[in-house]
Amino acid sequence: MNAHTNPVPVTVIGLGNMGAALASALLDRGHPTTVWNRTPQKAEALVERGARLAATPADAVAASPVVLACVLDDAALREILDPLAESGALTGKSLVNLTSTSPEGADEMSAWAGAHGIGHLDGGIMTTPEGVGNPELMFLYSGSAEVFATYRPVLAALGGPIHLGTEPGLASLYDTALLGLMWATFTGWLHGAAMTGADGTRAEDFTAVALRWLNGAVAGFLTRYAGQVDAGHYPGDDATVDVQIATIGHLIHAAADRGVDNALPELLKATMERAAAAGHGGDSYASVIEVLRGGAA
Ligand code: FVH
Repeated sequence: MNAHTNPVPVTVIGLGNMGAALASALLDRGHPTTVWNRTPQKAEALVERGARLAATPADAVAASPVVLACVLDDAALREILDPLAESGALTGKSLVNLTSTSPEGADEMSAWAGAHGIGHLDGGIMTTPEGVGNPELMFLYSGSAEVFATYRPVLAALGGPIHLGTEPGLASLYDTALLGLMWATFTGWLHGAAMTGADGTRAEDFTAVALRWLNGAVAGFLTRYAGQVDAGHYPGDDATVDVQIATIGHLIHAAADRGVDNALPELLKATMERAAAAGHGGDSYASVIEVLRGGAA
């Protein structure tokens, strides 16, 4: 079904910051959108734009073949959906769960959905509400390939949809891994901004240079090291772990001189030293994965 010529009716359960943004993006693309929220007042702006407010979750799911859910957590979702599944109101429907969960939570939800004849796709939203609707930003999915293919135009209204595979927990696994990458990057960037800021550099000026570093050289290292990680072979032909240990000493010294907290660089140095102690001193930085996996602990 083409969303532009024949838009699919969609139900959205949960109108918090994110659920409201999802419903808004669906309205932008012309999808007949039925919404339900525990606090119905949160639907007012959407109703003004053409959404239909359902009085009960059962009315909401009856309106559409596909239900997008985005509430606080697994427990809240099951509180809403369990009675519907028991009554058969969800049988034959497709559920796209955009509520954050763990890989194990997604597995459990998938088994629950399967037991009730519900198609299930788990989703990880890789943006904040203001990014919803931007095709450049990623929405990660895992679970039913059929649900993904059937409702791809609906999912594309929310952001760039990526189906990672049929294992239900994959989207959540990637989501959490990517958030870890984001927090580590944020903290490294803020550490650099604190250091350069101590000498009078504005964060915006530091960031312009930091982005060239991240998008160019660092992105290149990740691409090269990914191949090494997959091969389990870490040739130290660019910069060895021993060289990085010596170099991080300069960072720690410069930060300490400027009164900047060194917890992050000290942790990184200690991790590199564990890799060196395990025999990876002459290998590339990619060998640190052996420590992270526990192989050298
Ligand atoms: N906001 C974001 O940027 C992130 C991006 C990544 C994904 N997360 C996940 O999205 C889920 C919802 O997050 P949210 O930001 O929309 O959260 P709130 O604005 O706090 O809205 C929570 C909604 O959940 C409803 N709710 C809570 N408990 C219950 C319950 N027991 N029964 C029924 N509904 C419940 C709440 O209803 P109400 O308080 O308005 O009546 C809101 O609709 C979340 O998993 C994030 O991790 C967002």
